[in-house]
Parts: sequence; C-alpha cells; structure tokens
Amino acid sequence: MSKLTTLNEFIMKKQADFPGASGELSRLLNDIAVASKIVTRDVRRAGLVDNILGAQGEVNVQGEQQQKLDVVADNQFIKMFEMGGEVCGIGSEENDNYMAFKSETSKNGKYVVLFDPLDGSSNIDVNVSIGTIFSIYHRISPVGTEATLEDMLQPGDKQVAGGYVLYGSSTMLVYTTGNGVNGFTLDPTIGEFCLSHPNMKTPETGRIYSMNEGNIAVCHPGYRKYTEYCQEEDASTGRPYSGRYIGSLVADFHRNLIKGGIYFYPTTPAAPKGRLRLLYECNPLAFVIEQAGGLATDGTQRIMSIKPTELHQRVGFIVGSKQMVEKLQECLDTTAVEA
Ligand code: P6P
Repeated sequence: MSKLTTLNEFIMKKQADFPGASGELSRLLNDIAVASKIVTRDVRRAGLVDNILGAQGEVNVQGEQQQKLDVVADNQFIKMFEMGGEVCGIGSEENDNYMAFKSETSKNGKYVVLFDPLDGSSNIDVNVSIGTIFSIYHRISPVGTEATLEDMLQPGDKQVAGGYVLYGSSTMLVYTTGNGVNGFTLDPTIGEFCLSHPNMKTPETGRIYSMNEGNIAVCHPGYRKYTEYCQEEDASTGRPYSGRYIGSLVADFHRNLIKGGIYFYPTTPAAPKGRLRLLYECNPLAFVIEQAGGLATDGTQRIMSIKPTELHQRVGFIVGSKQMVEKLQECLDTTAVEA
C-alpha cells in the first residue's frame, strides 16, 4: 500500500522543484483547496438547507437564474482570495465586473484569479455533479497598485495554473501549473485532498462524444457530419461511439479526460459567440487538456491563443482527445456552410 500524499505535501514538494519559488502560488493553491472543502460542505447539504436550494431570484450577468449556492460559493472563494493576500483581484462568472481588492496586503498580491465558482449550477436542484473552474495569472499591473482589467484579459497561454474542483460522487481537485496534471480526491474522514490521479494523461482517442444534440440543426453542419461519423457502424474504429452529455461541463470534461472523449459546444443562433466563457471555463480546461495530451479549440484556433477582449467573453468550445478533436476539425473544414 503506497503512502498517502496530501495536496499540501505535493504542493510543497513541487515548490522545492523550483528553487526560486517563494511560496505565494503554493499558498494560493492551498487557499483554493480550503475554499473548495467549505463549498463541498454546502453542496453536500444543498438538499437540506432551505436557504440554499432554489433560485436566488436574481439573474446573473450571464442572464441565467442565479442559484443561491452560486452566491454562497462565489462569496466563499472571494473571501478566501481577499484574505489570503496572494491575490490582488479576481474575475468571477457571478460578478458583472472584475474586483480589485483594496487592502495594502492584497494590492501587494502577485496573482489574479478568474473563476466560475459553481459551473452547472442549474443541476443543483436535481443533484447532478457541479464544479468550480479556476485560472491563475501573474498580474501585469505593478505590485502595490490596484488590479486592472488588463490583468484579467490575458491569453490562456499566460496561465500560471489552471484547474477545477468536481463536486461529484467524491470531491476532486484537478490542476496543472504547466508541468503535467494531477488529481486529488478529498478524504472527508481526514479533511484532506489526497493524490489519487498522479500525472493524468488523456487517451489519444476515445469512444465518447458530448454535445447538446438539441443544437445539431442550428449549428455549423460540420458538427452534424461529425456526430453522424460517431454514430456509424465501424468496428475497426470502435464505432458507434457513445453519446454522453451530463449538461455540467466539469463533469463531462472530467469523464472524458479520464476515459478519452470529446466535448463540444458550438456557436448557435441563440449563442452566436458561443455559450461557454473563455476566461474562467475554456482557458483553464484547455490548459489541463493540453498538459494531459489533448486539444482545445474554438473550431478555428487554439483556445489558449485567443487574446481576450472582455471579461465574460464567450467562445465556441471543442475539447478532448487529440484524434477526436482533429477528426471534428476535419469535418468542419470539409463541410460547406449554406449561405
Ligand atoms: P446546455 C452549464 O450552465 C454550462 O455552462 C456547462 O456546465 C454545460 O456543459 C452547458 O452550460 C450546458 O448548456 O445549453 O446544454 O444546457
């Protein structure tokens, strides 16, 4: 039986691999872990605590009904970042504008965090897995000043760290700092995230495709060509593949990362720029998938090469096993769009 490695031990060991590291990022990653343990507690009780279930009644900046647990999670992460001292500002799916923290300690923080505190929150009331997604950057603005919008609008290639927390049958934290992907499972009996999925790699190909096929008639016809390819009988390529769509990005992404597969949410007339958000959904997951050997594009370019222009910018999103993403791209490139 191998020794348990806690997240904290792992982070400290990895920090030792970088002699120049001063510990700020290590502390920030630990702050994210602590906040996600607290959110786990609230998520696990969501069905019981009246003041959590049900819509907040307000509508968030995305035009979506805001679930109370969204607000709870958002506030929890913001408080952790503001108190931790490593972060000078944040951008959150749940907040119209970015936040520049005001304390002198926070203004000396070297990092900004873009995050979706609880993605897939419409699934809370039906007890389906949900997740937190986060992206960490070095600030551009001078240390000692307030964070700026420019700090938030950096391309994904500039990420220092990216990852997610999946509140599923167990709570898992999966992240990368650019040196591979590692997954940690929360052991509730000791309150520690323990290394359960070291050096995660996604299979070159897979047999799972994840799409809201309700959009198939209104998006680029290349997607229909690809789904029909997935559904064809061909034992030599393991087809037909299986359609698996939970409607919770982190859950769909995590399953496909482990088993091999592809998730795609194309632009549609209802969402002409895409549904998913570049900064705090697509970039961090693109960082993870590329570090695990997969690909992430918007249908025309790498997600992480896109220069953001606004905080809640939406993009089309294709992410998963390398060969499956390449095959979908081939379908898009070889299918004419009717004028
Ligand atoms: P649709 C949840 O709101 C989310 O952002 C992702 O988690 C999920 O994959 C997608 O939207 C679901 O969207 O249009 O299929 O309901």
